[in-house]
Amino acid sequence: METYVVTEITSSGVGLAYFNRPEAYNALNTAVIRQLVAALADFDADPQVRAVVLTGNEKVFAAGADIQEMSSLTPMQLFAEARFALWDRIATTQKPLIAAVSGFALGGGCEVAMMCDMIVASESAKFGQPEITLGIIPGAGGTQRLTRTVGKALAMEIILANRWLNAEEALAHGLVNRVVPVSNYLEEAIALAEKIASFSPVAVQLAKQSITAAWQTPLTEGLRFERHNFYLAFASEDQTEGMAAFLAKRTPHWQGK
Ligand code: DAK
Repeated sequence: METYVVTEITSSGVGLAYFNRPEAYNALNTAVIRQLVAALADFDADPQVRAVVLTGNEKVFAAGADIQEMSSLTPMQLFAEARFALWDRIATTQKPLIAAVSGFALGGGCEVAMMCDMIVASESAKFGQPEITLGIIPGAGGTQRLTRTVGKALAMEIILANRWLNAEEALAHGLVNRVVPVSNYLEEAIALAEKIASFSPVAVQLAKQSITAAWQTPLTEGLRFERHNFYLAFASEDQTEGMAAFLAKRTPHWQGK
């Protein structure tokens, strides 16, 4: 089988996953998504990995779901093959997940980027949901995540009128964290991941879960969730160590427990 998602782990605890289907602009067929989901599950299970960066190449992050593969799908296939459940697993990754996007992030590609916790964009990044041009609508959360991120009016324009956002527009509307030159967008994303990897993995995951709750629940429920994760942080050795290190004016040694 083709290797559509290449992985490596840096010495600083960052898991890297690259889409590797350049001849089809990294179009996301089922094999690509399966390999991505497997890679993310492996990173989640590996205590060496503290944060993950997902990227494509300079020209394209991913140009969407594979139109060839989708063209003959029936509603019953979509239902029976649990394709949505497979895509949904990307968003349940436990470790911090940063998308490093250069070039096209369209349709399912934009949706996968939005499933990540943060997006570092190169100056050439282009975000769009062109499904309307194919006679369909976004199918992997685009109508929901984009609307919550950029607001209703702009989401309507992007999805109904096939308006694409360039990197600066994406930054202005809160879709991405920062815009950097094409020459170093990946390094910048890795540096951000390394910064996260330098903190307590327990506290990082508890914080990520709590922010995710803010996105998915009403405020009272989110606050309750945060409170419980705050208690849980105090059950970790990292909390004892972090505070002791501060008081002793030394660098903490995180155990991840
Ligand atoms: N699928 C399949 N092949 C694609 C592709 C795609 N999405 N995008 C590009 N390619 C292929 C092209 O067919 C071409 O292949 P060859 O002809 O060389 O064999 C090659 O990549 C290069 O593309 P172009 O020749 O078109 O290159 P250009 O530079 O002229 O244009 C482009 C680049 C990105 C503007 C253009 O390729 C394009 O418009 N691509 C399609 C973008 C698009 O409409 N994306 C949205 C697809 S719908 C679901 C989950 C998610 C979704 C649905 C269901 N479930 C969980 C069930 C998501 C749906 C979508 O994403």
